[in-house]
Amino acid sequence: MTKTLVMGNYTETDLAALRAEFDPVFLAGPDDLAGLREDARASITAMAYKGHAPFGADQMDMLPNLGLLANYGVGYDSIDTAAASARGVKVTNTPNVLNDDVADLAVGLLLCQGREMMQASAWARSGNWAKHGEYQLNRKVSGSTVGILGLGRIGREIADRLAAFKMDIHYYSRSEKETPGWTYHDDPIALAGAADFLIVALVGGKETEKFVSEDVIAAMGPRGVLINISRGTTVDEAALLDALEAGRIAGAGLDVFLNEPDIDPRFYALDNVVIQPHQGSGTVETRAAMGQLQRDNITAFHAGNALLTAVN
Ligand code: 8YV
Repeated sequence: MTKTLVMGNYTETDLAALRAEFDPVFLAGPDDLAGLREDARASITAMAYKGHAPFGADQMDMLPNLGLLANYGVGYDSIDTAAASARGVKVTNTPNVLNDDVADLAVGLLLCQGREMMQASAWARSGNWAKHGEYQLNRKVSGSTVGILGLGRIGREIADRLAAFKMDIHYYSRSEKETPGWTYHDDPIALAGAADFLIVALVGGKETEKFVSEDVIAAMGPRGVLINISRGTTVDEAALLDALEAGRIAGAGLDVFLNEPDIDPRFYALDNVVIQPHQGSGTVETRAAMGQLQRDNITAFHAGNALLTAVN
């Protein structure tokens, strides 16, 4: 008998749909695999995975008949795709359906930073508005220069939105794209130097680790603001914290961190940082679409049909 393993923390709606479609075995995370009996593990041919814990060769070897690892999320940096390919395991992700939400959040973080919306809200709530008058003047966003690191599907959605804010669009990517009116940089340091707001929209994984290096952060300068909606790993977080604490850059809007959710407590002490709890794709609509795409891949696999969004 072939079974589907569902791993991770899903909404009630997703759980109901998974139960209705696959009669699955549920586990909270990779550490629980060892608790499954050997024959149960051997019966598993497809798996729905959600989470950011590493899933690599050791875990795959505990599921000898696994053929599909369907990730919930566009980023699959927690999955060792080389180990999967070596074992004949196909990996799928959930691209495109979340582009809008992640781009919306990036723009929201940028606006929060430029217009100091969190601080201004605190000013009003604390009674300072009534007691001391108007909140301090802040910073015009429209018409400024944005640098986008990574002009993939999400980076492009962000750029399209900011073009409507009359912003001058600069970007870095592995190769220049067909982007009339936008400025391409083949060097992230040059991009950081040109931009008022630097937005990280890179894919995660080993290749982009600390891509936003100490030198990139230094090039942003004291008016520079960093927005990150990609992965915590893409930024040299220690260098970022040092720069924020010393005021060497103006601020940051961050949805992603190292060691989520136990992020570095130094962030909590900084009032020039807007912190979001990795919620880029976290709307009811988009999470439902991600769950549906994950299940559609599993259904296709069980039926022997072509996978919708294979990555290996
Ligand atoms: C997560 C994400 O998948 O899609 C991605 O790459 O980072 C998120 O949407 C989500 O937090 C579920 O773990």
